[in-house]
Amino acid sequence: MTYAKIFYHGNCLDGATSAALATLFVKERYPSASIEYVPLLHGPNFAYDPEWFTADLHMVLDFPYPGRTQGDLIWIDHHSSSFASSELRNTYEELKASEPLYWNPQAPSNAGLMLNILRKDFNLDPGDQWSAIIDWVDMIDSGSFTTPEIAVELLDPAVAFAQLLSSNPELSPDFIKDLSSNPDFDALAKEHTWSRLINRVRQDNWTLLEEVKEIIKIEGGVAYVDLTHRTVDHYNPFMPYYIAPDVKYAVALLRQSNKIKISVGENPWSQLKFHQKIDISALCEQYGGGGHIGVGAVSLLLEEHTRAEEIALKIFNEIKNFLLLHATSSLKHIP
Ligand SMILES: [Mn+2]
Repeated sequence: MTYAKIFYHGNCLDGATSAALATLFVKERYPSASIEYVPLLHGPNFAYDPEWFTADLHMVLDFPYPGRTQGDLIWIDHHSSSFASSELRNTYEELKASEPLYWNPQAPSNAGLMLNILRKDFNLDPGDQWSAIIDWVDMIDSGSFTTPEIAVELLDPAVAFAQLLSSNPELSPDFIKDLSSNPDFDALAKEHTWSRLINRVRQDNWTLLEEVKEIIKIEGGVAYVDLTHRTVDHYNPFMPYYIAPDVKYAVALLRQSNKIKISVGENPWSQLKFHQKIDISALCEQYGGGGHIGVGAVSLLLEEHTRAEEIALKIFNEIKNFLLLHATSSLKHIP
């Protein structure tokens, strides 16, 4: 074995952490192998090219199943949307008993799933320090922050690194190499190359937060944020709940470099009862978007700004009306 290629979710801390674990695996198993890192990004036109699979060993991490490949393949993923077609799903079902293909959509992070697999199936223990790393990646990748402060202030290095990588996938190969040799977010954040980058991310974040404070509109427990007067590629959807903890839902209208995005979310700290929750994915599907019950989005072309604003306001009003009917009703009315 002389050549390993590691494919991973390229603008994501979970993808990069998975690739750092993969680096340790390859170095331990095949000390003389050369490693190539290939960050992958989701997009409407994404498809695997068979010509990418030219190495002896391929690892595909935190990204959809590529199907049968040349050379060997280790695939690990935790997304529910891991199969682009039913044919690929069938291929996975057929091969999973005999090949190292791992899929667990319940896992909060891919890196956590992978650490368990390395320990159990590959008899490799990368060391105790990785447990602390996985605690952070689990929290960040599943969006289950204990407080809005952790999600918004970016004071913890892990959260700041996640924000940095989400808009700068080109930094990921260096980050992966550094993390694999020094699995300690706090220590890495103090190294000059990284501290400089992280400080920039934090400064931009505070500037954006002040801007959101200025323009946020709150009515009937719902926040509305229109940032389309400029391009924002790194919006933090938790900001409205940090600014106004009583807000139950937030709708944001965003201009990104390649599209207009309407982001819709439920305040994860508001503790709404089930009957008080609106299904955000169904709401977004009405306008061509999608998501989960608590978070969703609708994407439109840059030139559809007027239509996007109409849709965002409709969603804002629909949630307000829903809350008026359900969120204030007390449980005693339910038999
Ligand atoms: Mn992930």
